[in-house]
Amino acid sequence: MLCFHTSEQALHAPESEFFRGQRVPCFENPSRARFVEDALRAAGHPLRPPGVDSRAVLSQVHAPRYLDFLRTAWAQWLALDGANAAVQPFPSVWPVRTLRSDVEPANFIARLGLYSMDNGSPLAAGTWAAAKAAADAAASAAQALQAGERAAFCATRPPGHHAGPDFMGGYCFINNAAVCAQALRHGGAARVAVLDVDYHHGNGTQAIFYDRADVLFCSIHGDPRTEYPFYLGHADETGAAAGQGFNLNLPLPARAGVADWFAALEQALARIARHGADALVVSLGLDTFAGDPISTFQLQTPDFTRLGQRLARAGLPTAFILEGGYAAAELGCNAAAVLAGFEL
Ligand code: Q9C
Ligand code: ZN
Repeated sequence: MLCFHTSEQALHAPESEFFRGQRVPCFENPSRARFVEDALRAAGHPLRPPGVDSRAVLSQVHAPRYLDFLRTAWAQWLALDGANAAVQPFPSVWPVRTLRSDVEPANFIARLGLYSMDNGSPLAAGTWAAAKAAADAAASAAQALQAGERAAFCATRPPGHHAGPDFMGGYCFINNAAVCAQALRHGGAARVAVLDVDYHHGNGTQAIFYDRADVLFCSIHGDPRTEYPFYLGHADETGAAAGQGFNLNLPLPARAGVADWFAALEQALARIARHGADALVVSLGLDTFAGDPISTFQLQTPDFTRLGQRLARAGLPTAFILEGGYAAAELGCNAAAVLAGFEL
């Protein structure tokens, strides 16, 4: 399968994140992409750098003022104090209910809060370069499908599905799956389906397409009553306006078993078949793996082969976008298992 990778991914390497009140090394780190690249290469898949500039599509899925902030955030942080090069900025205040988000504060940390949903998306010097390259890969995958490829895989990071129209969150900055879906629409696909199988609900992707009927969003994830991102991903979120009926959430209880997970997959694929999509974008989070350090589902490596095999049976041109998955040493073989199953 045609695979995209980016050397820029290594430039997004923040030191730590908050976890249970402590600062710990980032779960979402450059080794993840390296493990995936190595496993794909070992399995004989071609790995290419992206050839498409996603710039035009980016402003169709994200607000211009958010993109401006993201592109210049590290320079703004350094402008406050040269010593900040060795310090990670974190937001500390957010415009929740009753507070205004229309006026951009002059204070950098306040702007960081305006454009964040949590304190779990640490910035580093190369965050923009890495996130933009991952978005370029997503646009390149879309172009490959439109040129007749059966499937393409983006072995990229940072992930994207928590990033909304104008905010970062959950290790995500640019919504790569949304970029891919929008690029497919731009390139002539009338209907696109996004299937999000990451352990966490893809709140950003849902939000970006919530009032649209052309892009169907389906997600299987840990119930937000107990699992991140907590404030979106319930079954009663079915879309709005023209998009009513074009959003399907299939939350499963924490620690749900493999049989329940694959039953939910059948429900999602039945809805996708009814959509009559011209192409499928898979937000491929591998944090459903039993060995994941921050998630509770039970999938084993052979289950990822079964997933790939089942997705191939949907019969659609398919773009896979890597999302989460934090058992880094096993991430490569789990990703390769999906591709192997798809090509069986
Ligand atoms: N830092 C993805 O899988 N909670 N994101 C982590 C606090 C956030 C996961 C604990 C998990 C986000 C793309
Ligand atoms: Zn996840």
